[in-house]
Amino acid sequence: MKKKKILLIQAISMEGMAIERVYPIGIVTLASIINSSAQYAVSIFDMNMSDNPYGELITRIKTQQPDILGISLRNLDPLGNRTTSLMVPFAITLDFIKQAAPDTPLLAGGTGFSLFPERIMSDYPQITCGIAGEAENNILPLLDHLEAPPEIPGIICRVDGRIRLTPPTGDYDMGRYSVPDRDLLDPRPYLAVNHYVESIGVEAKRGCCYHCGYCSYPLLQGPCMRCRDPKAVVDEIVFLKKTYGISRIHFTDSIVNYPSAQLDAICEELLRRNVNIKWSGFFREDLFTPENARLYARSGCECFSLSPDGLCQQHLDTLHKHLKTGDILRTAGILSDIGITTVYHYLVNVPGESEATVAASKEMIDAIYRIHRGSKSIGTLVLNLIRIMPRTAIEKLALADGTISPQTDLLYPVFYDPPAFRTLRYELEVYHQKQNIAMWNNPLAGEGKVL
Ligand code: B12
Repeated sequence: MKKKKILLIQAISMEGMAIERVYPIGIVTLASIINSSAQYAVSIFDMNMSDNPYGELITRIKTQQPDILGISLRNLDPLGNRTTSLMVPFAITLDFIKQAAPDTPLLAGGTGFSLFPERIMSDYPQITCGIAGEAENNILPLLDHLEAPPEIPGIICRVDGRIRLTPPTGDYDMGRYSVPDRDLLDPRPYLAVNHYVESIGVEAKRGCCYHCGYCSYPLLQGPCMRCRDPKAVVDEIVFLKKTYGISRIHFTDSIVNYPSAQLDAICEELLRRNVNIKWSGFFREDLFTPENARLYARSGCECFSLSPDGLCQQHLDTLHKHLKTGDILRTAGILSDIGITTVYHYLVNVPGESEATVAASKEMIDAIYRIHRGSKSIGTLVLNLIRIMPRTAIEKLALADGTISPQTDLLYPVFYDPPAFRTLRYELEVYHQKQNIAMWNNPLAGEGKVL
């Protein structure tokens, strides 16, 4: 039997080529599942790695003549307070695809697509059908029945001129995780392109059981932590190192240290097998102990990325973080003692911002710097506005206080940024960066002054 040819395209994920790149683990995972069926032969094109993404895309379509096309939309926008929309290159890409292959069915998926599946299907008739959320359980049934897609979780398609979405369940069994076949897209070119971010991701779990007020992770991957076996995670890391020379990885988990027992077991196994890699991930603050922080460091953690988000107790409560400022400061002390780069992500101009919360926020910044100053272990404090995402508590709040209306189009970047404290983020940038510069090199120290 002749195999059907499938070309999977990673859509443009970045605002410019200078941005740190990420190996597209989502589309490679998808390709691996498809390739496991004898009926299909897959190839992948990541537009982000091309100097001429549109030109190369057309050439690939013309030369490969695929029977089916797929496109992965990972990012809608670059976040970080920027208003650029990655829907622009996405729309251009869809038009070029349609011109090059007008009769070839086109599937869509990926995190960006999954946040607005119906909207994107309705705006872009070039898309035949797609998958919202995880694709492990439904991609082969979809491919096998493209003419009449089955009504199974995650599938979105057009039926009698209408869009039909069967909601995703986010319950793929991570105990049966099949490791993406990275031979389908060589990871090695990605190792040289970044300065900071580990370009290669490894999944230790999916899902998030926390419901932070602004966050869409539970919508994307479901509300339960679904963990892989720690030994299997380490097997994958060992394989990546041996096969491709990968020595730095990022755990893609929503929270890498929850449940702590899983991360502890991964780290112990990394040490037992003397794997010797560098890794990072996003940690939750209230789960650190001096012992586990030392274990993480010894096993290769090179950066503690924290997202406490709230600079004061009121903000932590508004954002449904279930954290106390005391947890954050206690953790700062533990991590400062370890001395590894720690990056704190915070949100500013949070609902309920007032002179009192600004004062409390400055106190928090002072305290964080005071704790880390001795070990010079703050990478930076990232200060962002809240990007309002659909179906979050912040969306409801913003609707209630009139910051947005039901007509506000959240597909494009919309930030919670009411006028009263619109310039606060600049003020807090100055406030924290002065302390950051002084931490490294106090320019006035010789004059007996501190910034
Ligand atoms: C880990 C992560 C990172 C890491 C990546 C590290 C690494 N080396 O891999 C870091 C921290 C570096 C990062 C950076 C960024 N990220 Co990020 N990231 C994530 C996170 C938490 C997980 C992504 C992941 O790897 N998932 C695992 C894979 C296997 O799942 P998946 O990609 O969803 O793929 C599955 C399905 O979607 C589907 N699928 C995928 N493609 C396709 C295609 C088709 C045709 C089909 C049918 C199905 C399908 O099948 C796959 C298997 O089930 C998500 C949030 C989340 N929970 O999803 C945010 C997320 C994707 N990131 C986001 C963003 C915006 C960014 C940045 C722009 C942020 C910034 N300013 O730095 C950068 C961009 C980096 C880049 N060059 O693309 C946003 C995107 C939404 C948006 N607003 O645009 C998300 C959703 C987080 C959020 N804040 O909402 N990120």
